[in-house]
Amino acid sequence: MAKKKILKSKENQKINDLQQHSEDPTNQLLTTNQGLRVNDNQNTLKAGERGPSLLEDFIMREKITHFDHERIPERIVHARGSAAHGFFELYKPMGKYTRAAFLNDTKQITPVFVRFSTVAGSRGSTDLARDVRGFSVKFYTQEGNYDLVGNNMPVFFIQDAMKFPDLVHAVKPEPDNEIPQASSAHDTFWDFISLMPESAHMIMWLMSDRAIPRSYRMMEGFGVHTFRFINDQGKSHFVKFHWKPLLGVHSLAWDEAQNLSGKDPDFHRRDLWNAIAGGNFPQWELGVQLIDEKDEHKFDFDLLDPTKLIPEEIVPVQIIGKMTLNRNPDNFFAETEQVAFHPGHLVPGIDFSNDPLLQGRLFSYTDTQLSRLGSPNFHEIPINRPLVGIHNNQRDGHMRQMINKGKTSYEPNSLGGGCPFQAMLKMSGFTSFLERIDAKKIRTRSKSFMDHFGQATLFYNSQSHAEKKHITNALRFELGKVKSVEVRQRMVNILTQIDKGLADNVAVCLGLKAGAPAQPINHSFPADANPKDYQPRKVKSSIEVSPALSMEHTVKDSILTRQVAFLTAPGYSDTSLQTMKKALENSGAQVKIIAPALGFVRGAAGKEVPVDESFLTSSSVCFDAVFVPGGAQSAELLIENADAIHFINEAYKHCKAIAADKEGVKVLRTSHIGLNKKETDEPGIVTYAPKNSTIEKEFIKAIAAHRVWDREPERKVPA
Ligand code: HDE
Repeated sequence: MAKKKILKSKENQKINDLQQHSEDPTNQLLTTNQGLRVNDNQNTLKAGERGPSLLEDFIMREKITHFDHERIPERIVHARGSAAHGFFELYKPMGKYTRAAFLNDTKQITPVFVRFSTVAGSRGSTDLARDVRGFSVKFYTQEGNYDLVGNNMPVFFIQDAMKFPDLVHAVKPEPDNEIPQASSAHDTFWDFISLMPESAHMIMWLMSDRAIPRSYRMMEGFGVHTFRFINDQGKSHFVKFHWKPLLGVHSLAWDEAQNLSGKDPDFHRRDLWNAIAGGNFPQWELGVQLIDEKDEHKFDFDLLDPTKLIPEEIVPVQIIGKMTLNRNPDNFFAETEQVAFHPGHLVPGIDFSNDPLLQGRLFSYTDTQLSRLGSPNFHEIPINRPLVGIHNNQRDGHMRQMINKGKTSYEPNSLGGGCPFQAMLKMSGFTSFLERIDAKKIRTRSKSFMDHFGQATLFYNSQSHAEKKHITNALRFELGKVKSVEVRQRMVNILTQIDKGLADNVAVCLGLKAGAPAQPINHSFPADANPKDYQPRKVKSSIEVSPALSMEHTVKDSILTRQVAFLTAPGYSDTSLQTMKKALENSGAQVKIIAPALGFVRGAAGKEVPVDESFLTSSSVCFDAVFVPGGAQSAELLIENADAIHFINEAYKHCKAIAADKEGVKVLRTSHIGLNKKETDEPGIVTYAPKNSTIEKEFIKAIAAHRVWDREPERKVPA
């Protein structure tokens, strides 16, 4: 604990250095932007009490002008996001592989700023869309800023940057009517995807529950591309980056996500904020997969192809450090909105590979900041400043903050004493990896990129039964929203390449049949090449299944920060409520009291507890689990309360853990769970405890399991 506090204060001090432009809002008199004190912030200057306003009112004009220009363009993709400050600690020095200072000194605490996002929706859209999540980390290292700008899925839709504008245009709302917002379930997206078989693997991820995370705190992160580590001898290893959440990887049910979109569209943003504000700091371990240069070609796919992952069973992930997020931003706009990430923000010891998607990104991110943040000086915005100083001869431009002194802004110079000098020692600054390139200039896709289906099948085969069902249902939903029958059929044909059973199960819901193979796309290829080498194909993966790809095998031993709803009405049993509350809170869960009305609710013994939410202001989808305490009167009232019964039915439908004590069991009997005897062995429904256990212990076990997906009886619960 003491160590944690020290880390926190050290880290905060560093972060505070970043924010020289922040202000203390207390004890301040109102001023204009020129520092003039304002003594009336209520009325414009007028010609007489009832007369017209005067143009000379510079105070009103300054205020309104500033307001008129408050908005900046939102990000073209990843517009909707939330962020937090934190720090990174290294477990073991990585000098054998990289000379990056922050990956060599285990005593060094590196401050970070992390932004999570959806991709397709606008800035004000729902957190709950079926979508990829961005996972961007800015490390403020002693050698400058290093950005790891990744996603919560380890692969991408396309192989070449040239296709990115097409992909984004296809998924964004359709241009004639700007419908639908934050959704891929429409014709243009699937039209594009059905003509781009290279997206097959990513589509499996997007249709899986990974696209509807329970929390940003429960998502993995991936660098996606293959990068390079370079050590101080100049030796290179290929590297793939992974973030592993200590809370495990958990997702919502699709119906739940859709409901939450209405009940609490800020669900993920609120969850992250509340966890940090409550001292439950989210943590991820940083993992790397390292591949020797000489092994570059030993895989059955190309390391440079961003539609492929390296199965962890083939190259294990080495855990090298831990990231903790421990401070919410002070100002959303100044920090979360203005932070500018860029995969090209590197430090010595880390370098790019030739992945053609990554290479395109290196151009795009600075370019987009120029229009979004409006000036080449965006690096001077406090959240973007490196902790180390910036010394160069770049000058001026819109909104320049730095006041450069002296006469010289060129190099070489003698009048300025030659400053700033370039790094003298060969290796003390950034050096690109000395990769030998001896090639023809060519505009084509490598034939080693033509396996479009092998890993899509590997991913599908690695899923649990429930996860496969969810993928099938997601495809039925998304393609069911597509109006064009040709597009649907083309997609079914692509699914046929991945798994015939999957294709059949989707097709039947669309009134179609699994059909001919996917249509090849027309990749250009060298004139002297054999066209067959450039046809999309399926290379069987060297492993049949990769358990690491299924959330079934994630951490399920903790209920830390899980939200549990206690359904109460006057007359609940105090003992029953308090015993369960204490047990859950001791295990790190958070209990919320739900009652018919806000205020306080009185127990059978006369004690009152404050009500957190009423049945009207809340919903089961905002919780991980539900408990109905004992108490005859409370149970009677809840049985009569349709909202309470709906609450239970819905939690049941979404496969959540549900417990009831004593008379509370009667309430479950009235719901769709319909226990017709006192005891039930249905997984996730806790109404009694076996010998040597308690109902509290059983409930905690059930919540830790996250969801009882096997309960999911197709469409049986009318919630
Ligand atoms: Fe991005 N991407 N991207 N991207 N991306 C942006 O940069 C782009 C790609 C990712 O929280 C933009 O500042 C191109 C892959 C994240 O601020 C833009 C290509 C991956 C974020 C841009 C890609 C990402 C962005 C929009 C294909 C996963 C949010 C605003 C060549 C590894 C960063 C901005 C934040 C943001 C371009 C592909 C992740 C337009 C051209 C692959 C997490 O520059």
